[in-house]
Formats: sequence, structure tokens, C-alpha cells
Amino acid sequence: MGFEVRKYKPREPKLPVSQLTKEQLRAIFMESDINKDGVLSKKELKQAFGRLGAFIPAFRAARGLHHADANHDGVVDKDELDDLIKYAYRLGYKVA
Ligand SMILES: [Ca+2]
Ligand SMILES: [Ca+2]
Repeated sequence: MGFEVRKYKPREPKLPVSQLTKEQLRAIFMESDINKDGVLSKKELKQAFGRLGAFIPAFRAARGLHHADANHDGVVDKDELDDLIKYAYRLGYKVA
């Protein structure tokens, strides 16, 4: 005899959706530094935008990098992160 665990989805209540704060965005970008080298590569940016629910993460990563990479070394370092956060913030990523 076994219990059949039936998973059913409770009707999802409409949650108020609020925009991510800059602090939350910063945390997500920091966490996306997978290899912990202190800078965000395009690949890591893609991952970050994927987490943010971007429709096309690779596109957002390219745009974000273009926007924030002031010294054109192909990665976003700590000094450039603020610009990246501003860019992402303007896009208005939402969290429920
Ligand atoms: Ca990295
Ligand atoms: Ca850079």
C-alpha cells in the first residue's frame, strides 16, 4: 500500500509585482560571477539576465556589456557594475 502524493497547483493568487531594487539587482549580478574572478564575463552576464527573466538573455548580456564596459576589456568589473545595474534597473525587471 502506498500513498499517492498528488501534487496539484493551488490557484495562484495574484501577487503584487514589484520592480527589483538596485540592491537586489546588484546581488544577482554578484552571484552570477561564477568563477569568482571579480568581473562579469559575457557568459556570466547571460546567466544573470537569464535569472532576471530576460526574454533573450544573450541579447541583454551583449547590450548590457556594451552599455557598462567603459574600458572595453570585454568584462564588467566592480567599477562598471553600477552602470550595468542602472541599465538593468531601467529595463524594470519585476519580481513577484
Ligand atoms: Ca567572473
Ligand atoms: Ca570593463
